[in-house]
Amino acid sequence: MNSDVLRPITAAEVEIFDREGVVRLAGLFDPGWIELLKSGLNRNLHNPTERARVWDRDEAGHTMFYDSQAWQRIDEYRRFVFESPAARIAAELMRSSMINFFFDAVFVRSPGTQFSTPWHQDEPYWSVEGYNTCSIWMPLVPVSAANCLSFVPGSHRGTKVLAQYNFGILNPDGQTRVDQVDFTGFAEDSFPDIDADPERWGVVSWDLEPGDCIAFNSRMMHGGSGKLPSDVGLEVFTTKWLGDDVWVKFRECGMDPDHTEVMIAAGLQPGDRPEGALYPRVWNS
Ligand SMILES: O=C(O)CCC(=O)C(=O)O
Repeated sequence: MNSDVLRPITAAEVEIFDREGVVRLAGLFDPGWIELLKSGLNRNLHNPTERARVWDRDEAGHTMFYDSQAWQRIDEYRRFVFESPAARIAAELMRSSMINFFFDAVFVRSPGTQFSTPWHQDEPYWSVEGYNTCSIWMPLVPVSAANCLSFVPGSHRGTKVLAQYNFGILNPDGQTRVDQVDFTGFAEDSFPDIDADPERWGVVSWDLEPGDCIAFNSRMMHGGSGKLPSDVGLEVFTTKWLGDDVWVKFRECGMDPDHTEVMIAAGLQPGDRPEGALYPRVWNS
């Protein structure tokens, strides 16, 4: 399996990531990585972690499954984190000299699932803070632009704290007290209704094939995906990478996923660089 990108990342792509906060990268990953992740996902679905949630389960039985930080028990994910070109892609896009792995997350929609991910930004939920973060969103099956995650280009440069969606209310399987965030008293503004006028916000999304990915800054406004035709499912594997200027931060509004406990157990304090066995340094220039 090719541990390098299948083609060089261009200067134009690095520029787009910086300016827009999001870039579609076509044809970077060897098909072997997709097969490996599919096999890992299959094991993950049969052996979810305690962080797994079913965000949506409708009357027709469609489901949207989410899990995170499963790399610690799924060898295929672990291999991807340490051996695939993902860390290097993040380093090049962020022009960072070091890259630590933050966590993995999977988003699996059964065929026909209509559930759309509510619009949000990632960093306000995270137990880290910093500008240089990069999420790599990789579909393991083809996805069309209409069903793909969508983004508001340039929104990573926004300076206001916005009221973010409380994903904790989604957990229909009785886990009502987990993942709660409450931005009341923290937010400087409400989250805009992007779907009311996507053109005004310049919303973008893309057709993607396995081997393609979307890389985005965690301050980006993103949401959507889903609305799948009855015979089409969607399996997405994402990895979250930390560049040069990122430090630990615990947030009183709540965090999701909340790493406070594991960070404290690992001896990490607010202001520290996320490092160590939980947040391994995967890349140094
Ligand atoms: O794929 C999705 O529906 C959500 C993905 C997402 O929000 C993320 O990767 O941060």
